[in-house]
Amino acid sequence: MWKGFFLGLYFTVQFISAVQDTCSSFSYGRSLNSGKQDCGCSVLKRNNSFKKGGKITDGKSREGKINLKSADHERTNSMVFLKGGKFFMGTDKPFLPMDGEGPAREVGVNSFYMDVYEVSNAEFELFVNSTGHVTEAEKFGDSFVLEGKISEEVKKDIHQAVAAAPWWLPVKGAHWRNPEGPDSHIRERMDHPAIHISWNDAVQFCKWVGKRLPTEAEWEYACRAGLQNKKYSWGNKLKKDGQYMANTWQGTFPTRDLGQDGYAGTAPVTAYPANSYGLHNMLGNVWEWTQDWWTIRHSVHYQENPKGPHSGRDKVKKGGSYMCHKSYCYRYRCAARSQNSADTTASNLGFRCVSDELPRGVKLVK
Ligand SMILES: [Ca+2]
Ligand SMILES: [Ca+2]
Repeated sequence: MWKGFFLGLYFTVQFISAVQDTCSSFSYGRSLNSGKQDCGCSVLKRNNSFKKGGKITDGKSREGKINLKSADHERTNSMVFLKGGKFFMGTDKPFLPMDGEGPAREVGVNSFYMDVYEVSNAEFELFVNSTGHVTEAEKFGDSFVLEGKISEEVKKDIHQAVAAAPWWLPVKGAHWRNPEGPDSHIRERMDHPAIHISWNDAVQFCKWVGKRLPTEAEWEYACRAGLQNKKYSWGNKLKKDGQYMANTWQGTFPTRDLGQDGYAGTAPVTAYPANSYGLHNMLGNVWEWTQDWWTIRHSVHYQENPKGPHSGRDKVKKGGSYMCHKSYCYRYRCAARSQNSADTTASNLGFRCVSDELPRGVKLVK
């Protein structure tokens, strides 16, 4: 509960210390192995002692609610059919070996359907309006936001956190509808991916639409789109025919997001060319949750429909985000991976769903 200044300060310190702990240990591991690949696009965790406030933003969320109906937005819930097959998951040339990118191992996946796009704010709003779902960021009362995206007004209240965690700040009142805090809104970003979505929130959304989260193997199979041993969904070069193919970071991280790829921050879920399976933004834009628990140890033996470990501490996320830069967080590759606890939320973390059968009302585009 956030009653009174001292209690509030206590929780702030707890939260900041969670960021600091995570970043310092993670950053240290990275620096040993890969130079600058430290904590920019990786592990953020809520401190276990930081309990859900329960009340904080449910009311605020409703105050900030906008009256938009589904008819106001073109639906982006279409899916493609992916015929099952075998592929090599992971890589024998890992750029970040400590992430468990290797070894390359043969994996088979059954046929499945996958969302063409990351789940947009408009789609997520339909879910919230229909179910009354309150996201974990709303229940906790805050979420991690990249410092450079936060207004000076909001920053004033979290000044202490700046020194402790230079680019990720826990912003009170930040959640999917107010992505950079109370003075921001998704109003002009309804076709952008829903962010500040925890794994638990994503599971609930996917259930609601008759879908589920992809396994890591399914996600990577879809990312590779039939190409073998390539870094990206479209080949080994970042640009194709001189064009950017994904929303990542150009400029100096974390201070200058130049947006040379067309977008500083998130891009509409429909942006950039689809891969050959018809899927947009598998790489970049926002990280995408998968079903699997995190491990960096993988069997080299052939596996059918692997689902990862039976239990664990963190969940696997794939694809990198608009915050990833080659010199800093080179994870916008199909083999790249990272992890967060299931209740973590951040301004670069979203999802898409898959299904074994085509849900009713969903358009099949390929
Ligand atoms: Ca960009
Ligand atoms: Ca993505």
